[in-house]
Amino acid sequence: MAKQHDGLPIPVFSSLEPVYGDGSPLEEAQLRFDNLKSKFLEVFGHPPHVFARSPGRVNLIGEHIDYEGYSVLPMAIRQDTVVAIRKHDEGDAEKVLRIANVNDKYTMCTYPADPDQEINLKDHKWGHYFICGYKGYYEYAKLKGVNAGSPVGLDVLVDGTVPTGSGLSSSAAFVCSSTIAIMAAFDVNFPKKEIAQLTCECERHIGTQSGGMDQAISVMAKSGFAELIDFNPIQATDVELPAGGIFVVAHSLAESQKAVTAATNYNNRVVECQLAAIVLGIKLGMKPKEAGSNVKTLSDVEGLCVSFARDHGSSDPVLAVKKFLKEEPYTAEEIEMIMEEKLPSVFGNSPTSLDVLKAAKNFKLHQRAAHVYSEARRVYAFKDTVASELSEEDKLKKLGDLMNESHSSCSVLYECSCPELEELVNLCREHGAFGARLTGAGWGGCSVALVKESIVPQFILNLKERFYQLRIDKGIINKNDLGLYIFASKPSSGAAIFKF
Ligand code: NG1
Ligand code: MG
Repeated sequence: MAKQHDGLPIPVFSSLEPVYGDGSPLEEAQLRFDNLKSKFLEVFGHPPHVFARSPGRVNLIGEHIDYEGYSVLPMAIRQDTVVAIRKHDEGDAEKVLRIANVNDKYTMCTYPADPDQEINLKDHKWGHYFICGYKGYYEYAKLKGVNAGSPVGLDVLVDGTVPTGSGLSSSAAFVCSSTIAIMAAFDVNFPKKEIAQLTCECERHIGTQSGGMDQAISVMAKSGFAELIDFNPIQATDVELPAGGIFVVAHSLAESQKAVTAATNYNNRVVECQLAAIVLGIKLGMKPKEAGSNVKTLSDVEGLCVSFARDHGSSDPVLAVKKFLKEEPYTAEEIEMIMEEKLPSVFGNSPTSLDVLKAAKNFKLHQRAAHVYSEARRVYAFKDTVASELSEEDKLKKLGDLMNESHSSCSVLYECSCPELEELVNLCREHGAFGARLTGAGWGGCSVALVKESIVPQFILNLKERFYQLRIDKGIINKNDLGLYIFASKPSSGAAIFKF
């Protein structure tokens, strides 16, 4: 455990082998890239210059805490997004970004080659994620004083295998592979941790106030390891999972459209956490004005919570939550009274936060803060268990228990589960998983279960029978696609550039 490798630039390969050689058959990857090349030629009339890939991820533990500044523990999966790109000459009159997809479901999007363009959030288009990366590349180059190259036309073809809306981070795989492809097209390369930071910030152009977990793991993952990701600054530390256990990912088939439901789901929770942090800060002695302008996340006031808990013979910040935040939801007026300030002004009138305030009836500060503080501790308990002297079996059991506790906290306190996920998680446990939980933002998407390696085939068969068969019979999914919805996954490698 405990190796860091995040200061290096994105690796550049001249063959597929280093990335796709282990696990999935290499011929399959070769076919995919050949297809990408010929489709590129067909659509644009010339071949691509360079390719970039970035994987999806499954979060093992640490849900909805990255944006609160707490460490998380994901691993990359083999499903990824590959972006093929060709840069036009500076002399070309037409400066247009053409974003095409190998999947006909996604029709070509075109945008001006203008790094300052605004993304139209009221009209969501799949190509917007590429523009996040495009804007991010120029923003970052400007910040660093790097010559980014003047905006020219780009031809882009995308091939994604991470299921969308599934909590496996198809969005970050797309944003990261786009950003890296653009970098490669302009012959620029940054250290991985800087790319993780820049892609995290630029994905926010899509309108979600996301944390940095997905981009960090997609960029910094290393084959064979899960990563403990710290924030402020971003850093990845290898975590070697115990042998004998395998993570099985299963889709609930409820699709969560995060960019569309942000105001009531994802961004709502980000706002609730900030409000909980400010109210806690005030209750623990901060001046309302000071708290309102300085406190952004629950990690900002953890120190105060822990000192309070110490005075009461504990070190658990949840004690302060229990004492100072009532369980009944708060109204906006109640919070404004405590803060001595109007809610919109606390959020600097940010449009995405204003959307949340408009949509929210009330705010569950107690529950959200209790989830975040307890989940943050479970991440460290998970990492400590992996490194402990326990027997393999005991380790796996303990890790499973932590996953179960995480799920119940997500479900009960954070309310980001859904009936399909509850059913799936219960089935996983019934069929012998050490533990199971929702993964990613929730409100649909996937579960992840820790399963003894020797029972994985039977486990998958059981879930097929108990969860998916009914959905096949109803025509919701096609039998031949089952492998897309349930699969065992080993920790895969991170982003890469291919120049052939
Ligand atoms: P998903 O919905 O799985 O992409 C989102 C956030 C993460 C993290 C998780 C919840 C984005 C890009 N990602 O992941 O940063 O907050 O939810 O733990 O919004
Ligand atoms: Mg996402």
